[in-house]
Amino acid sequence: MTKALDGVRILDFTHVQSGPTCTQLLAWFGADVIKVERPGEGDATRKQLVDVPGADSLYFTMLNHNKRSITIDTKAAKGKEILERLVKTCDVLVENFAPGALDRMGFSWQRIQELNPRMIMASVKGFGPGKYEDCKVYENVAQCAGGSASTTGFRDGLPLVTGAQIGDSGTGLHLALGIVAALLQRERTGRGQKVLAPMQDGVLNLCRVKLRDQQRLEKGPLKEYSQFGEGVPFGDAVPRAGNDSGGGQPGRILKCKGWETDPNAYTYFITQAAVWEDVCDVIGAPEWKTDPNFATPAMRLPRLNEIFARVEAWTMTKTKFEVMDICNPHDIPVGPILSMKELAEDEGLRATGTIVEVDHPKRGKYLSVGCPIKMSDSPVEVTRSPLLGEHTDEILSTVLGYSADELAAIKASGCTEPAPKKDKSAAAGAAPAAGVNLFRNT
Ligand code: CAO
Repeated sequence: MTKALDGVRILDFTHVQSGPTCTQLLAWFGADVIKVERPGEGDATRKQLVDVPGADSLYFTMLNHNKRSITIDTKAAKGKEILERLVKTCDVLVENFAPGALDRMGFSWQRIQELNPRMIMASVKGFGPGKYEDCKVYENVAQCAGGSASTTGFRDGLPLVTGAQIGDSGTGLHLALGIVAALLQRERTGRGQKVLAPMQDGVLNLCRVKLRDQQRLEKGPLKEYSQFGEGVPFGDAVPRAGNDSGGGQPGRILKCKGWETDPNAYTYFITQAAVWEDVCDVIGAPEWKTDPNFATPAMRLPRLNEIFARVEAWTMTKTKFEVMDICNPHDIPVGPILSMKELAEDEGLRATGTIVEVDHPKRGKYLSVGCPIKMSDSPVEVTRSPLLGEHTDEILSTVLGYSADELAAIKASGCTEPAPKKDKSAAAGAAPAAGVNLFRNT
């Protein structure tokens, strides 16, 4: 069966998490993803958080499925020549180096267009054009700079980062969408283009409802936030709202049976207006259906603490799964707080391929998250991540067309093998190449 991105070849110059997330998705959609790595070292995550000595880490293996790996020193003359050939051969170059790294390597956007005018060059950077554009950025920095941390946690506690990797994987998703749109546009124009997904912007996009609330706050208190009912005045910025629902339907995380010993014996419970009467019946408070203090959503907003205390008195008598079983027939929106252990063992997620078991020659079997997007005409088969440089010869000969003699010359140059460590001080002070910033809004 064919796949959505059959025939699309990706020069994957990504590392760590944000870029690899993007190219892994493209690989699952059928693209031929060629990961270019530094000889001897490769993507730094190969050796981060190692759990099986001598094997690539889960950090790497879970972000680089379905790819091929070629090792090239792209700063060596022969390596640059190979990279040029790859640029001419591929449809998309994806990178998430520190700002200016590709320019320093000699592969500015201008140069890439000269080599291949159809090339789509897609980048993740920490920040878009502006005063922070040269900063290196990791996940939690993006969560903080994009508005997530200031709006996550409890009002009287520290800002919090979330477990969901919205800065890295979230931006990788944004970038993948930009790439697919650019590929579609290229069908009509014949031209490539530059695609930029800054992590700060991606996080802010995911925090869109909080910017909504910022503007609502200028008109008056946010009545669905618990602090309204508690009589705590609002400041001039959106506060942290604990586990309050982000939408117009009040919700909370509530204890369930066993919470004293199980850190995940909780449920999310939404008192959706449309099913309020069912909520009253289920929790054993039928009198609230006609009580004027509780009968309408507006009357309930100042009383959320009282309401959820009563709901919780009921949820504490049930397991989180019993809450689900009882509430679902009434269309009352609830959700168990599932641990990673429970998710790993979830039969439904395994059946759909979202949790997959993958075999690896050096680490053996491990669990991974498969493709979370399901397409009826483009099936996904998750294959293991490549070993460092596993496909170097194959790519040089079958993709780039080097002859046996040329291959020998490449090997002799040493550009596919680890080089002796260089003195970094020699390169210090080199000025970054100037480039036109296409994404500055001036
Ligand atoms: N051959 C030769 N050199 C190579 C190479 C290869 N195959 N692959 C990479 N390099 C070089 C780069 O050219 C760069 O060299 P210079 O510094 O001399 O220009 C160098 O390796 C290191 O690249 P880097 O600066 O991107 O790596 P870092 O570990 O210092 O920084 C990170 C990592 C993630 C902070 C930075 O890349 C970044 O800010 N990226 C953009 C934002 C991003 O994606 N962040 C998410 C990271 S996941 O949490």
